[in-house]
Amino acid sequence: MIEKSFVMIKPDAVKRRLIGEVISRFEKRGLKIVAAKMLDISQDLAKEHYSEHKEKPFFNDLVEYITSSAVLAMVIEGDECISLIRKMVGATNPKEADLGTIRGDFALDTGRNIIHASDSVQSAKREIALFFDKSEICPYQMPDEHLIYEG
Ligand code: D4T
Repeated sequence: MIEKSFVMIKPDAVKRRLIGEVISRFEKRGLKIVAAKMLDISQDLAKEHYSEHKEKPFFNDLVEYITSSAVLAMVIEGDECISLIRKMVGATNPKEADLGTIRGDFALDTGRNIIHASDSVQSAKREIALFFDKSEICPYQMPDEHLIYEG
């Protein structure tokens, strides 16, 4: 089943010039980037995006961090890509993330874990709608799709 996931490269990774490194992993896997934009997240958008954590002790720090500088927001498409991207991203705490995952290779601290990816179909829908207008999502065919997918 082809899915869309919301993926965000966080301020620490943008500043560390890791955008290309991270995106190339998704591209090499065969996933399709169908939307992308740099933005400075407002306080309101950050609070809405992380609303499930609003009672948590780390909520204020999380909002401060995510609004501190520019992020790259993306919509990535592919077969069952929501869980696949979560696997590629690795555990929330980078110290526990497997080597070979994005966090396991590039991050050390939960509060600076460089990337966000949707964790379910429902959260992907919610997050994509929060960050992107429908007109900003650009479908296209990859000419090597038959080399990536059998069917
Ligand atoms: P995000 O949402 O950023 O992709 O991260 P995860 O999906 O992997 O993890 P999460 O929703 O549980 O946490 C959201 C965000 O909060 C930060 N955080 C989390 C933190 O600063 N301290 C903590 O103890 C936890 C659990 C990191 C990610």
